[in-house]
Amino acid sequence: MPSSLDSLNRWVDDVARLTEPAEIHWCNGSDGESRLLNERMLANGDLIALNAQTHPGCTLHRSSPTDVARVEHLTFICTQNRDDAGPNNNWMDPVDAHAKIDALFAGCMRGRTLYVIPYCMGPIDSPISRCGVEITDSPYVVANMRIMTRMGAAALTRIEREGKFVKGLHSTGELDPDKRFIMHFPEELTIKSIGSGYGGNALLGKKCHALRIGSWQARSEGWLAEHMLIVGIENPAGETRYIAAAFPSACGKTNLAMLIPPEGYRKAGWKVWTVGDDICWMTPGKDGRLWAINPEAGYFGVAPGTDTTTNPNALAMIQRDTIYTNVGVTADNQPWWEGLSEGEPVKDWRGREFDDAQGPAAHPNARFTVSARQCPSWSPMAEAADGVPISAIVFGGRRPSLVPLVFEAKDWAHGVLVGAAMGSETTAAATGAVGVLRRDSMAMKPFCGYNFADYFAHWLSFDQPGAKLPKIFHVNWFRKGSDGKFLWPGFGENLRVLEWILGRCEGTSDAVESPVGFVPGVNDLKLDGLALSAAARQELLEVDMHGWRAELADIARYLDSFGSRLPQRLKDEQRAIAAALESAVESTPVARRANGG
Ligand code: GTP
Ligand code: SPV
Ligand code: MN
Repeated sequence: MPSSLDSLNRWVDDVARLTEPAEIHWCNGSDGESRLLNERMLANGDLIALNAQTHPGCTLHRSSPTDVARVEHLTFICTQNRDDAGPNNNWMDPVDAHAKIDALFAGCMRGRTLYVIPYCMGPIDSPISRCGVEITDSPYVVANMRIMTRMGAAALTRIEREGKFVKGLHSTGELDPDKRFIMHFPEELTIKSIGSGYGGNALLGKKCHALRIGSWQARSEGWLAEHMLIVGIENPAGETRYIAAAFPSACGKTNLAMLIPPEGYRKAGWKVWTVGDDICWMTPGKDGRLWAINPEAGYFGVAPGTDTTTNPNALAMIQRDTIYTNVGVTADNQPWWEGLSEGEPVKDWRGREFDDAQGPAAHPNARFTVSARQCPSWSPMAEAADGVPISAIVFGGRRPSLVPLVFEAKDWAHGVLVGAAMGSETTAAATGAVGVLRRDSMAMKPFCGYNFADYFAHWLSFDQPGAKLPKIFHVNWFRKGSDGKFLWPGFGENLRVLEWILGRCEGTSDAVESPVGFVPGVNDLKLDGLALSAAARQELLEVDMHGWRAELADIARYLDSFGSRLPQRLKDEQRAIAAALESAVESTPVARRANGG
C-alpha cells in the first residue's frame, strides 16, 4: 500500500535531483541532532559562541550585510489569475515563476547538505494547526525552525496521517540580492525562496506559510490567519480575557504581548499572559466566538530597544539558549544592542571594531530567536488544542499625528474599515526607506497571500447571525508632541488602555461618541501616577475633525485602488463616516490644529 509519505519522498527526490546536494538529512528535532548541527556551525563560523557564564547556550549569527531584513520588492504571489494576487502584491505567472526560480536552484546545493524539516504550525494535536515541510541548505534555518515550530518526528507523523502539507523549498544560494526571490504558489501550497538566509525570507514556516499561504487556506476554509499577537489579561478577580492585536512589523507586538503591569496594577493583582507575539490563527467556535492559536513555538523578536525598562520579560528570557542575529558584542563577548543600558559594544553587527561614526552596533532589525516557554509570562494556554477565546481585536500603527491613543469601532463592519484603513510609518523590519507613512491594512500589507479586496470581504463575512464576535479597537502608542517626542509613555503603561478596552467589552468603561468611533473621555482612562500634562492627556484623546476629514478622503482613494472587487459595504462605511465628519466640521469651524492631517 502506498504510504501517504510517498508524495513527500518523491518531492525530496525531485528537489535533490535539481539542487544536487552532497547529502540529505531528515531532521528529527532531537537534542542530539541540534547539538551536532550547532557544533558544525560553531566550527564553520555560521555561529559564534557568546559568553557562556552570562549567556549559557547563546550564539551569534552574522548575516550577510546585504541580507538583513525581509525584501518586499522581491516577494511574489504567483496565482494563475493576476487579480487573485491583487494590487497589494507583486505578481508573477506561476509557469514563469517556477522557470525563473528553478534555474537558480539548479545545482545550488552542490557540496552542501540538504535538510528536510517536517514541522507543525500550532500545537501538535490542535485541529487548527497545519503542517509543512521545509527543505533548506542552511543549518541556521534548521536551528531557528527548531525553536520557532514544532519540528521533527511528531510533525512527520501528523503529515503521514493527514497526507497534506505546505511545501517550502529554500536555499541561501549565493546570497546575491540580484538572484533573490521569495515566491508563493498558493494554489499549489508551495513556497520557493532563494538568495537570502534572513528571518521571514528563510524561515518559511513564519511569514511565507503561516501568513501568505495560511491566509489563502484560511479564506477557503473559513478562518483567519493574521499578523497579530495574542495576550491574556488576568484581572484582580482572577478572570483572564484574551486580546489579539495587529501592528505592523517593529511596531510593538512582542512588547505588548509580554508587558509587565505598572506597579499599581501589579499590587492590585493584574497579570499578563503571553500566548503569541507575531501570528494568530483564529477560527469561529461552536459557541460563535473566535478561538485563536499561536502557530509558532518561539519568538523571533527585535533586539534593539529591549531593556529592563521597556520589556523586562523579553530581557529575562533571552539570557540563555538564544540565537542572536546581527547584534554587537561587548569586550567580554556578551550580546549588545542600542537601548541596552548595561555594557558597551566593542564589535558591531558585521564584526568590525565598533565605531559610532560607522552606524549602530546592532543592526536596527537585529533579532533574537528563543523558545516561547522561556518567557516568564508564557501562557500554558499557548498549548491548548482549541486555542483561547478572543474578546477584543486591536489594530494599531505608528502615527505621529491625528490618530488618538485609542478608539473603538462602532460594530464589526466599521472595525473592518478601521483595520483596512490602518496606516503606519515603515520600519527597519523590511529593506527600503524607514519612517514613510503608508497604508498597511490589518498589518498584512506584506503578508496577505491574495487580493486585499477579497480579504476585506472575507473579514466582513464573519458577521453572521449567532456570531459572538470580538469588539474592534484602534490604538496609537506613537503620537508625537510638538517637541517631536512620544506623548504616551507606552510599554507597561499600555495596560491602562487594555483595561479600558476590556471594560468596553464587559460594558463597564465609559466613552464619548465621535464620528470616527468611541473615544475615552479624559476621566475614562486610569491615568493616575503618570507624569502626563493635562494638555498631553487632552491631545492624546482628541478627535481633530478637520484632520480626520482629510484622512477619510485619503482612505477613500486607497479603497478605490482596489477597483470593483472592493466590497460595497466598506465603501458605504467610509462614506457614512465622511458624511458625519462633514457635519461635525460645519458645526466646529475653528481649525486650530498644529499637527492635524
Ligand atoms: P515584528 O517582530 O517585526 O513583527 O515587530 P513587533 O511588532 O513585535 O515589534 P516590537 O515589539 O519588537 O517593537 C519594535 C520597536 O518598537 C522596539 O524598538 C520597541 O522598543 C518599540 N516599541 C514597542 N512598544 C512600544 C511602545 O509602547 N511605545 C514606544 N514608544 N515604542 C514601543
Ligand atoms: C516581521 O517583519 O514582521 C517579523 C520578522 O516578524 S520576519 O520574520 O523577518 O518577518
Ligand atoms: Mn512580524
